[in-house]
Amino acid sequence: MSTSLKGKWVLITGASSGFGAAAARAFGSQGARVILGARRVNRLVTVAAEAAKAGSPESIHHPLDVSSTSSVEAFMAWVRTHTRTLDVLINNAGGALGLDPVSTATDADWEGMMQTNVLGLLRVTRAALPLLTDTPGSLILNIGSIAGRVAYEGGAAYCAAKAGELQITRALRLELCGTGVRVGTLDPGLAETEFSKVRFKGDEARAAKVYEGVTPLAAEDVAEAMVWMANRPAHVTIDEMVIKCTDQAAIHKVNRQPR
Ligand code: NDP
Ligand code: 8X3
Repeated sequence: MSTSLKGKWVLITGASSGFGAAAARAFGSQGARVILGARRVNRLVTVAAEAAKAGSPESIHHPLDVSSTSSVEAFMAWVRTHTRTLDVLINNAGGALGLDPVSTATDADWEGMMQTNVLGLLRVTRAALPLLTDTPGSLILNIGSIAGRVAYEGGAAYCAAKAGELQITRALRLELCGTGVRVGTLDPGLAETEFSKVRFKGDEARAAKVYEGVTPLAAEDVAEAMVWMANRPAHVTIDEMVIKCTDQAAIHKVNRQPR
């Protein structure tokens, strides 16, 4: 039996595009109240309106840079002016920078990936925990990746960051056992969002090649899985879910057809 998300407070980081924006719409369509954070505020304005149109009774947004502790604290102080409790925290902000081997990759890319995918997730979780532990059956849902489970060439730092996300998820579940707070990870494979455009620093042709001849996951597929995980009864935790497109049997085994 599923529970109702109607009226529940759902905080989504990285809500300005891709999975986060789709999650805002998907939770909105369930009648949830959504709190959206990211750096591109103009995008958040649009996504908040889309969530409201989908059915969210309250969709609010505020600038958030998860790589800055002061930004995270200011964000959470603003959240507290709207609600004292959170039902769902979706740690989604993150991504990859570059696809270079260790021999030539840069400190800036490594540091950027660790700041968002690892430290950002930790910072936001620490700041949000007091609001979550007050809500029975609340959920921390971290967005990992199949890259955190299987390494690939050029992915050393990104794979390490997402492996870090997986272990943080597991450690948090142990730390929070007995509080009623559920902790899960959702680990997608190839999904067409702005992920590759960001990874390749705006090189749209290179980004498009990643999805060439494949039917990848859409952001909506991933958002639907988030809603399902969040909608389990309070005594049920989905610890870890891996979601891939049918064309991707494994990280290195992708069926590509000429189109
Ligand atoms: P997008 O690039 O479309 O979205 C990334 C989101 O993260 C944006 O909203 C961006 O907002 C936000 N973000 C990035 N850095 C920061 C920051 N410092 N502070 C706050 N927000 C930030 O990619 P996806 O939707 O695909 O990515 C979402 C998550 O899913 C990431 O963690 C990614 O690693 C993971 N993932 C993606 C897969 C894919 O193939 N697409 C597969 C597996 C996992 P803004 O720039 O406005 O701050
Ligand atoms: C994104 C999936 O395989 O491009 O996390 O790293 S992959």
